[in-house]
Amino acid sequence: MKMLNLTDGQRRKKEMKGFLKLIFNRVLGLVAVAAIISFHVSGAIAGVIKVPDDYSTIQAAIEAASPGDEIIVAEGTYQENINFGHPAKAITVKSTNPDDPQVVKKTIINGGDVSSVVTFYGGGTGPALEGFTLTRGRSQNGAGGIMCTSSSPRIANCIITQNVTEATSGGGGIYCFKNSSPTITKCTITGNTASNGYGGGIYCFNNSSPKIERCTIAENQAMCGGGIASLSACRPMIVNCLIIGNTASWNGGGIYASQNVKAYPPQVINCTLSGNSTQPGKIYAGGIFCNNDKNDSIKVTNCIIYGNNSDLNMEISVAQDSEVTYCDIKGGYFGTGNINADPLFVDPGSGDFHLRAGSPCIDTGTDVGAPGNDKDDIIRPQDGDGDGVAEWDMGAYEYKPYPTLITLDQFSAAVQGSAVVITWTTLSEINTAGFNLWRAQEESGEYVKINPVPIGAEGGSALAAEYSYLDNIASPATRYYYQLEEVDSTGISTFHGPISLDVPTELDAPTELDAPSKVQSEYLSLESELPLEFEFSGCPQYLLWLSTIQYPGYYYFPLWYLSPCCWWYWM
Ligand SMILES: [Ca+2]
Ligand SMILES: [Ca+2]
Repeated sequence: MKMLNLTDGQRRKKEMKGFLKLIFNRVLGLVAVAAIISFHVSGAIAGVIKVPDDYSTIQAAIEAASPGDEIIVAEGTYQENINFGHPAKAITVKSTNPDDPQVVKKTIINGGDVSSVVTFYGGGTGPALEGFTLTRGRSQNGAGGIMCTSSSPRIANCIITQNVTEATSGGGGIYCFKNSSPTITKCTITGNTASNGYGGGIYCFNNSSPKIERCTIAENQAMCGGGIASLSACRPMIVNCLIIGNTASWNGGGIYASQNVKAYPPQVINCTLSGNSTQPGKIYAGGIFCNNDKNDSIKVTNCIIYGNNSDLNMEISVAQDSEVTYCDIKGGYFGTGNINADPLFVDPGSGDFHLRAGSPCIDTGTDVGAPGNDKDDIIRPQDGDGDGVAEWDMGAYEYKPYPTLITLDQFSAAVQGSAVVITWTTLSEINTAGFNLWRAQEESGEYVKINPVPIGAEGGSALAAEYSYLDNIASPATRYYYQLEEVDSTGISTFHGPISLDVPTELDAPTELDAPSKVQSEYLSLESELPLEFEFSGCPQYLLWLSTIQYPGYYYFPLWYLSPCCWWYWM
């Protein structure tokens, strides 16, 4: 039945294409073009398959899909071991929002410890997987999480964690086998194991050259290459990655390379390697190891390799024809532009490997072959040392010399009854203490701060946050301008905006509300910080303002709601 559907779908598409071609060939008028466009849309060619609405399992959806289709998977845990077909279909399988870390965390494919979680075989660069957590894969043949065999899919925004292989090959998280060169972007690959083999996080073998960009590869474990291993004519490109806390029982705690092609070496560019280790008793390199074989070399550029452990305190050990340049390496290393100085990470103990102001890694990298952005998607280069010349930094993060480092996703205002609600969303925040909102009635007029106390920061370097604030002064037929001030932990401010909105001539009538259903007595102290918390039926949002008016024995609280109404409450 599924095969019949597939064939029908393919035939329909083919007929449709033929029909469109016919019309295009014979009728060239604008009217005809408009008619084709509307027909195209109503003909439902765009294939979107929903799981579990259309099919209860991801695998069933893949089997029903045609090339070009998109499978959108709702949040939930799917106990499956999926494969994209033989050869892998050129389809995209994704969560409802791969860019939202919370969605990715909640859209889980659990391999149940019986096989790899996801398998790609062939299919070139067509297949794509975006926005899943892949966990509990287990394989005796290599590849706990994702197996790529002669396949180069696009893998983005995935969390690949707690997958295992006991094979003597390897690839706890991802195994790129035999001409497999996937693009692996913005993935977190952590806690995977290849205890008897290579590449706890990612293993590249036999002419496989993945592009690994903006990934965090942490706390993985293998015999060789706790984070990443490249073996046998592979040329991975590892760019803007954080490679931390990986362990090798033998060699190459962070990265291991051997038997590749000297003329086309693996490349490690603008990566930060720290806290990787080889087990005690082994003398080999904690950070990067490249075998000193006649066919071997590795190219390491703009990297920080600092604080990796081995018994000889060896951060890096590479074949003699390798090129290690513009890197900060503890203990020093031969090569142009290399330095040996504390990189001044923000808070490495908490996993924050951004650079602090004054870091020796700021503006000391090279532009040759360097990426145009960093792990956080901050544009490179930035002038981080204030000498008027923007140059590349070493490491995964470009130091942005502005007081705060929020990535502002949206900042907008809307009229709600007789008030204005201002909302903003940050994708990441670094050293942000809080926010203030400023209002004016002319764009270049005098702005007045509207929040009585600072609005505390709630995001983090990898944590998005949403904010809203109610400005209860909205006059009809008035244009307002708002600026958002972000204040960093040292008190320095950066302004965003202004944005503007027009309050209409006629405002909505106030809404009647029931009395408060809950007023917690502990909140009713003058020492409490604003805003205080109350609950009202039918009115989830509110603000409480302490009035200066006091009666003997009473405090006087006017309460303002998001809805345009007002309650007066005495106690
Ligand atoms: Ca710079
Ligand atoms: Ca500079």
